[in-house]
Order: sequence, then structure tokens, then C-alpha cells
Amino acid sequence: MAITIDSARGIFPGTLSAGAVPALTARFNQLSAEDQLAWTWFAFLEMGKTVTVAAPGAANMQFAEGTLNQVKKMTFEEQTQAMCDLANNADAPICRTYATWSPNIKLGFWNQLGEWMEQGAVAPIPAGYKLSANANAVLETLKSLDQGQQITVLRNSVVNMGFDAGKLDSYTRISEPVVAPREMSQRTQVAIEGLDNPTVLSYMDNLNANDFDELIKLFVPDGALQPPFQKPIVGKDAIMRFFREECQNLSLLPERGVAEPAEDGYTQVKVTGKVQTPWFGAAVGMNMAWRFLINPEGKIFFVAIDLLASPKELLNLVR
Ligand code: ECH
Ligand code: GLY
Ligand code: GLY
Repeated sequence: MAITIDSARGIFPGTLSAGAVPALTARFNQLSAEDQLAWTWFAFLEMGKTVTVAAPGAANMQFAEGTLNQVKKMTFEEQTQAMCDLANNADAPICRTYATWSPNIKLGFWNQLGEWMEQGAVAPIPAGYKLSANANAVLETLKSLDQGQQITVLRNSVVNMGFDAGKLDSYTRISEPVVAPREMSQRTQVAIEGLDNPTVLSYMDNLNANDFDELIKLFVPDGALQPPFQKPIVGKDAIMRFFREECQNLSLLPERGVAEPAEDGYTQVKVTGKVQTPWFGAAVGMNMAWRFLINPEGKIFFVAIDLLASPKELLNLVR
């Protein structure tokens, strides 16, 4: 049977991903807009007890500045309406602009609004706001997850707000400027216990160096990359765009791996370890797995990145 992207998605089926994240995201989406905003506020306060968010630099926020200033100038009532519109995926001008932004611009926008809410420059969540019983239950569940899963739920909730980009006619995607790859002298090399596959090592090192031009050369033209809880992104152009829009300044800290022969001379590789996002740095280590299918020429045909259900899964390298 020929190898397809669909069949590749099933390699290492014993990998247990954090199903609690999509489950919780679905419950969050059922809440009213008011509850969603208040919920996120309480969740963010809760997280803030143990970790701090690194605010993006001015260069990364320039594209949201106009909209942020527009919101700042509104009355409290208008601000509350605008925030509810975002949570409701309404068809409003700000929601349409928001839809054109990459995840990091969306996160930076809310991070700024959150600061302004705290300072009283933007309408706060009403004092004494009582979450619905449902929202409270969802919040309790969130608190029971590990931090990597918590920040993934928060990121999802922000990414899903605004107008549906699929319903915009044509638009220019807005994302942070792409930084230059790390200087050769500043680069580090990962070591992975039990694995010396050069393609996989090169994947990790190039992603850590923001060297997307070299990274993309590791893929076959019609290769695919499947981010956590998403469908595969297929083809070099689409993968390259994803790298430039969403993959800057990540830290990949792979720990162990295994390589095995697969059909048609392919090799399947599973690696587990930690990943850090620039938003939280070393304070939050997400437990991750990479599942690679590599062709006989050593090119990546498929790679899936999974957020793991528990730290125990870091030791699960069986098929
Ligand atoms: C306030 C109240 C009103 C409503 C809202 C508010 C603000 C909320 C804010 C939330 C901020 C949340 C943040 C979350 C950041 C999460 C980041 C994550 C990153 C994960 C990255 C991974 C990368 C994996 C990959 C690897 C590869 O090999 C290939 C590429 C890739 C409070 C005002 C809304 C401000 C900042 C979870 C896992 C390893 C797939 C990317
Ligand atoms: N501090 C997060 C970012 O700039 O992407
Ligand atoms: N998706 C990359 C990040 O949020 O850090």
C-alpha cells in the first residue's frame, strides 16, 4: 500500500495527546461572550500567580497599534461591546481586522488590552462579576491541567475570536516581521538520547535558529506538517508560510527518540521532549512529541507535533 499523508498521520498510534485541550476549548466556546471574557480574565489572573508573559516588542506590535488606539479612545460601553463582538465572532470592522492577524498579533493585542484593563484605561470585567455555573466548572477543569495545556487553551480561545477569516473575500495576512536567522556562532545543537537521524537533528537545530530557508529544504515538495490539534499543512509553500508566521523564537528541547524502518524504505521516527514559547520562556515547558515519516532520500514526508497528555508520555516511544 502506498504511503499517503493520511496513512502517515497514523504512525506511532500509541501516542497519547492532550485530549483535555480540545475538550475544554469546546466547552469554552459554548459560553456566552460575557462569560468568555470574564473566564479568560480569571484564568489569566490565575496563571499570573506562577508565570509572567513576555510582552512582545514594539516592532512586533506595530500592526495592532492602530486598532489598539481606536479601542482606547472608545467609551467603556463601546469597549465592552467591541470585546464582546470579538468573542462572538461578530461581523464588525474590528473583528474583520482581527481576522487578518497571525496568532501572535492577536495574543499581543489582548495582552495590551489586559494591561489597560488593569490600569483602568479600558473597561474592566465588572467588579463582582459572577461566572455562570458552567463557566466556573470549565475554569476548575482548566486549573487541573498542566501549564503547557493551560496556555494552549488560552491561546486557542484568543485565536478563535474575531470574524471568520474564511468568510473574508481577499485580504493581506498580517504577522510579525521575520527576524534574521541566528548567527552561526550563536547556534546550539540538540542531542537526542537513542537517536542520531541527521534529518531530525537538523530539523530541531534549524527551527531553534529561526533558519526557515534551511529548514524547509528538509521537506519533500508535497510534504506535510501537522501542528498540535490541527489538520496537516501540505506543501512547501504553505509550510514555509507557517514557519514565518507562527514559528519564530521557539525553543525545542528534544530529550529521547527512536527510529524504525517503515514500508517502502521509509523511516519512522518518534521524539519526545519539551518546547518553550517566547511568550513564557523557560517558565513553561510543554511536553511534546514529534512523529516523523522520512523518505529513503532522508527528506521529511510528514511530521506531526503533539502536545502530550502527561509527562509520563515522554517515556512512551513504543509503536
Ligand atoms: C484578557 C481578558 C479578556 C479576554 C482576553 C484576555 C487576554 C488573554 C491573553 C492570553 C495570552 C495567552 C498566551 C498564550 C500563549 C501560548 C503559546 C503556546 C505556544 C505553543 C507552541 C508550540 C510550538 C510547536 C511547534 C513545534 C514544531 O516542531 C513545528 C512548529 C510548531 C485577560 C485581557 C482574551 C493575553 C500568550 C501554547 C507547541 C515544536 C507546531 C509551532
Ligand atoms: N513575546 C512573544 C513574541 O514576540 O512572539
Ligand atoms: N506558535 C508559536 C508561539 O505562540 O510561540
